[in-house]
Amino acid sequence: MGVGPDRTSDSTASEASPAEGATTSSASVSGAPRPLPRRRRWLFPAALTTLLAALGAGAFFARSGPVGDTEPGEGITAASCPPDMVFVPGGAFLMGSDDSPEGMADDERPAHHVTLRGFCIGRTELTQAGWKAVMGTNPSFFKQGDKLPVETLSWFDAVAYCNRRSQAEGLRAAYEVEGKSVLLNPAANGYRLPTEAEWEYAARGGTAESAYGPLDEIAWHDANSGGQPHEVGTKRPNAYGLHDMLGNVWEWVGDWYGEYPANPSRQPTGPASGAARVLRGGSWAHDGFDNRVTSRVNSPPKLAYGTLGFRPVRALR
Ligand SMILES: [Ca+2]
Repeated sequence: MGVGPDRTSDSTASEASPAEGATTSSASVSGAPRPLPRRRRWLFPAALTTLLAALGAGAFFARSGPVGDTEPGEGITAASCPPDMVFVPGGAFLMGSDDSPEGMADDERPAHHVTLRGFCIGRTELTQAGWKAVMGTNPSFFKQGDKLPVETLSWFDAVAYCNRRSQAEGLRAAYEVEGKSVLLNPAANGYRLPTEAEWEYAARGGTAESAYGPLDEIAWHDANSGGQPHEVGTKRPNAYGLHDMLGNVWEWVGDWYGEYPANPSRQPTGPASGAARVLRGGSWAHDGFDNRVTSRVNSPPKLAYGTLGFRPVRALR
C-alpha cells in the first residue's frame, strides 16, 4: 500500500479541493473566506483521494451535539475504568500552539485555556483483536497480528464500534445514529470518541512540549516504521501510561474540524457542524511535523485508510 506525500507545496495547495481529502484548511469546513495556510498537509496519496472523490466521497453535513456540562464525574477513580483504559484526571491545560513556524500550522493557533473533567481513555489505539471482539469483522489493511491497531475504518465505523460495545456491556449508547446524522447523547454512560480537547490533554500527559519524549522512543513514524503500523504498546508511554498517542495510526476524535476559539473554555466539543472530522497524533507514514501533540488534520468522516484508527473514551457519568 503506497503512501504518498503528506503535504503539498504552496503552489499545489491552492488547487486542492476540500472534498479530495484531509487538509488543514478550515476554509474547507466553514466556507468562510479565509486565506489558505501556506502549508497544507495531506494524509493520503493523490491517486487514492482522486479515486475516492470519483466514488462520491465528498463533503456532507451532519448534526453533532454537545457533551454537556451536567453531572460531573465525581468520585471517578482509576478503578472505575475498563481494563483496557487509563484514567486521566480532570484539570486545565493550554491547548494548541503559537510556536509553530508562521504559516506552517495555522490551525494550531491560538493556544487557549481548556478545562476538562476526568475520563477513561484507551491505553493504546484500539487493536484488531479489540475490534473483532465487538464487531466480529476486521477491516484492517495490515493483518499481521491481533495486536496491531485496527485501521481502514471511517469515523462512522468508529462510532458504530462505540455504540455496539456499549450495548454489549449494558451501557447506554452515546450516539444516536440516523443515516449520516450522528447526535451525541450527553447523558449516556457508554463509549464514545474523545473530544479533540480530551485527546490533546491525554496526549500531552502534562507536558507543554510538542511531544512527550524523543520521537523514536515513543512513536512509530515514517523513519522507523518500515512502511507499516506496528503492535500497540511497544513504544514508551506518556506520563498517564498511554501508548502511541503519537504515531502508529492517526486517531479519529469526535469534533468537527474548525478554527480554535481564543477564549478559555470548559469541556469544549468543537464546532456545531462541519464537513470534516479531526484526526490527531500522526502515523507510521508521517514525519515529526505531524507526530506532535498539537498537530491537526481532518478528513470527510466516511473516508477510511490504513493510516487511520482510534481509541475510545468513557466519561463515566
Ligand atoms: Ca496514534
